[in-house]
Amino acid sequence: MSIQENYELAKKAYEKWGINVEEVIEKLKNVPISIHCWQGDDIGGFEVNQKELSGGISVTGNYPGKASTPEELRADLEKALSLIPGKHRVNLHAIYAETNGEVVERDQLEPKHFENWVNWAKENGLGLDYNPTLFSHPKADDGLTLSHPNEEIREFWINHCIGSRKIGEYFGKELGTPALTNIWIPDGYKDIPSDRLTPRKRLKESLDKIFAVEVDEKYNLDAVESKVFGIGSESYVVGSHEFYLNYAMKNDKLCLLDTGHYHPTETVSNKISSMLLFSEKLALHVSRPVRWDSDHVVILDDELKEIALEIVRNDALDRVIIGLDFFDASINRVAAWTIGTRNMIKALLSALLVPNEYLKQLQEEGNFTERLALMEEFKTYPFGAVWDYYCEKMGVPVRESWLEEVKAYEQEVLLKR
Ligand code: RNT
Ligand code: ZN
Repeated sequence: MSIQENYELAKKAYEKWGINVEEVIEKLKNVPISIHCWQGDDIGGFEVNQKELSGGISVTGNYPGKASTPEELRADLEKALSLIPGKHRVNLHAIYAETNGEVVERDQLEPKHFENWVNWAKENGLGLDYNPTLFSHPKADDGLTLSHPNEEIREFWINHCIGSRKIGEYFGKELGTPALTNIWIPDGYKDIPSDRLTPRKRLKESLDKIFAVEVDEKYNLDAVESKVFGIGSESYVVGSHEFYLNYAMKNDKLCLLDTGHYHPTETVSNKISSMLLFSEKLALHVSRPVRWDSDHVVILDDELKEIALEIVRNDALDRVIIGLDFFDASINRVAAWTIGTRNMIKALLSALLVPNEYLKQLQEEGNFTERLALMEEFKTYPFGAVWDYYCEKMGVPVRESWLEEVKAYEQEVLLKR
């Protein structure tokens, strides 16, 4: 049976439940995923005097072919994007600035250092998002940045974050879609602190200074990302969930929830509805923690599906900004992007192909038998047939055929680096 025939059958099955599959596809087409550039080069970046990765995050593996120039990274991204249905965004970090061989300190970075990225984004119809880089730098060697006791160090990072918001604004203006500028800092202590309050007070003051500078929200949205622990900050992280949740609420900023940044049995899917009740927008770093915040490639697991369901059934596709954050250097990096991003989109599609309103009604009626029965039955509905059709319609490889293209790219490009 052809893809079309399979699709027609699947469509009928969903239509029985009042699901308009054509409408679902139209909806899905308009959901951008922010693809993190750093999967392509193990969070290396292009700084002239590149520092080793720090900040309590870690990439393992040495699969050949990693990008080491902006041109290579963009080519790899283009390859991955050609295998992913839909129009998406690319998420940059400050270390991906292009300074023409010149040493430019992070607090001196300007929009012009991202001109090539912006031109490339225009050519490829992409939006851009941004992150200041508060790690892999001598001024972050103490494991403290915006909360550092030394004022000079704090000022340096404050200025870096202010500059970053302006770079985000530039992206938004140039590309006609607001950039999300997300602040994540590694600050914390390996061992039990004797004072948890003072560093948090300093972080709060630093953020106040960063956000005191007016940046047009039409072009740039500010987010703050919390964490529970990192390597070397096992006992205490200054920017905890409670810290940023309160900070964001009081100051009208976006909370960014990274799925690897909570206790192992705590799920982001269960937080989305609560967050949406109190803020207009919310941002995600979808990742996959395996035993710890390991940033494995996103797979189509139960939590990913549940996150997608929470976004879809709460009608929040335009309120939840979906970004990815994983880095695996033990497999082909273009494949890693492709697998993770396709899975995110698949999860959204599968959530859209559920009679969510009816299931809500069953719950309201206390009909938990039917609720459970239907939720389970829908797991084996022919969602794959709709996914295949969607890929074909969007002009990207169907099923695993994308892998052939990655293999060819590896032979022709990656292995020659
Ligand atoms: C680290 C955070 C952060 C980084 C990126 C590179 O734990 O998740 O988002 O992964 O900024
Ligand atoms: Zn993250």
